Amino acid sequence: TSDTVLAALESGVLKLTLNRPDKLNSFNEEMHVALRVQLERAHREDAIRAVLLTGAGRGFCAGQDLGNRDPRKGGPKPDLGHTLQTYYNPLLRLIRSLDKPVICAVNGVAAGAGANIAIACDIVLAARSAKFIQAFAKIGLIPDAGGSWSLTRILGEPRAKALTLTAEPLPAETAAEWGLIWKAVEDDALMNEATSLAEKLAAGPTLGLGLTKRLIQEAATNDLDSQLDRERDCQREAGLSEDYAEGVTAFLEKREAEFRGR
Ligand code: T3D
Repeated sequence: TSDTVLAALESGVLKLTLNRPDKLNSFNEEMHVALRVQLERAHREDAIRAVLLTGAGRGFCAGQDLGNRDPRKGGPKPDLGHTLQTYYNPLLRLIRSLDKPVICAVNGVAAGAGANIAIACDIVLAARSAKFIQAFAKIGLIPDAGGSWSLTRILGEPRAKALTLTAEPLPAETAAEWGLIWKAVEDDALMNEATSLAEKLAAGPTLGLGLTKRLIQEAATNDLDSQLDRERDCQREAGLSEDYAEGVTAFLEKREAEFRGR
């Protein structure tokens, strides 16, 4: 275990806190491995029914730790394609393929890969003071961690290009107006609001929520005909779940449903 990611499981929510606050929670290899171990655990354990990702201190995540990329230290140039292949790409895939909601509470600045990891989460809440920065252009790199895909898809080319070519900070409120995140909330309300949302989702019909997440993601690349077929198949699967039976029973009995996640 590593203290670079703090993990706590409560009320079905696995809360993961990126914890290198002195470096604005930028990623070194140790933090990559620690986060991966926790996300793999979230894939495996039935008791985990939602994930809440946030950062310790005043920032959310400043992307790659550039201290580990100091050209002045000499030696061969690092193969950044290898880092993406080994760390960032698997991380993105773990978040997107998790059949449980991933909530991100962006507590402060999210830069470089840090911004794009946040955007990859299912529901993103950000503190009003937080900013999203596609910092890559400032150091001669390209938007990674899925950013070239997600920004273009969510915002369209004009805004995706302006953000990535200029590396100008995008305030949380504008990110919300543009539909890049779910909402911006007062700084001191962020963690309460994100936690209660995560707990609410963790108490939900996990199987149906997982299928919903998958369908919404697949819609990006499916045509309507294929998507209608997928809805048929997923609805069939959801209809066989215990939670569907409970949901309908609770409705007919005029009470709150008690979902068990299966
Ligand atoms: O390399 C590969 O494997 C390829 C993958 C690349 C993925 C990427 O993410 S590339 C992009 C890397 N990230 C950046 O370029 C962002 C660098 N950081 C910043 O531009 C600024 O820190 C922020 C705009 C995010 C925040 O600015 P500010 O003024 O609020 O804070 P600060 O003073 O710059 O940072 C506070 C401390 O965190 C500071 O340390 P110090 O001086 O107090 O000892 C700063 O050096 C450190 N820090 C911030 N970001 C990083 C970092 N240290 C290492 N790596 C960082 N990315």
